Amino acid sequence: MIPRALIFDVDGTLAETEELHRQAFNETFAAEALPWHWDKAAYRRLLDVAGGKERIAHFLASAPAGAERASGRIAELHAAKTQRYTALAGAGAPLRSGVARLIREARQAGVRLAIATTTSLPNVEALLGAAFGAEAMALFDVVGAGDVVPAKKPAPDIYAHVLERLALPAAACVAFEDSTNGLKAARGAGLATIVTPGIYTEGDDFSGALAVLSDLGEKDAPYRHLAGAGAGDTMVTLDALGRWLAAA
Ligand code: XBP
Ligand code: MG
Repeated sequence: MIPRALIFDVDGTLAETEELHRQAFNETFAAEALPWHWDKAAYRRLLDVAGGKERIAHFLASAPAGAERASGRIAELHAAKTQRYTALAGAGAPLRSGVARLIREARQAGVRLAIATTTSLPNVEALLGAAFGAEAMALFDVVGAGDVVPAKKPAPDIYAHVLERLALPAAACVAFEDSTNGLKAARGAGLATIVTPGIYTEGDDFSGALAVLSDLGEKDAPYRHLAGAGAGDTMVTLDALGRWLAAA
């Protein structure tokens, strides 16, 4: 039986957006004359903390030079970062392989679509607007983002929130994630989860995933199977998801 809804994470899953987030953070720090620059290695460590505001607070707790000029200003700095990010994402970040195809297939089959993300809602609107045009948000029955829930991933709150608004049981849905925090959040809400690791999460621990795949696959670009279900397939389709769920 094919799932009744697909619930997508955003950053690292729909598109490789964390590099744009990192750029927006660094441009904001420079504009504020804060002596901080998050290189890739530092950012990978900082990604253990979900949420941009929480990430700045976590970084500030390490008492970097200039911290005194940022304390009490996290919301303001994050708002400035979000403005820069929406401009970058609005200019277009390519969707990962197979994402647009599966979204189209789901729409045609009447399978409902939802978003469960830690990132702020304006970021989702900018990214999806650039990818799918003015009607982008209407593709999704439910969009759960940012501070709409008290606890961020790996807490299951955002997925529980989305399931409640879909009015569907977890068993009728499948989640798509790129990170261990995200996988834990989805599993915590009882969701079977497909993981497509991204540039910042490759090689992480994805125990408990229904399948771990390089991406969602295309006819002319099959995914690389990494773990779990899907060894005999080349693309994530509704039919394949139905078979994997039945066999799980
Ligand atoms: C990943 C996150 C986000 C982004 C930054 O989100 O942890 O916090 O890194 O976005 P996702 P904000 O759940 O989609 O993988 O600065 O808006 O928090
Ligand atoms: Mg993610």
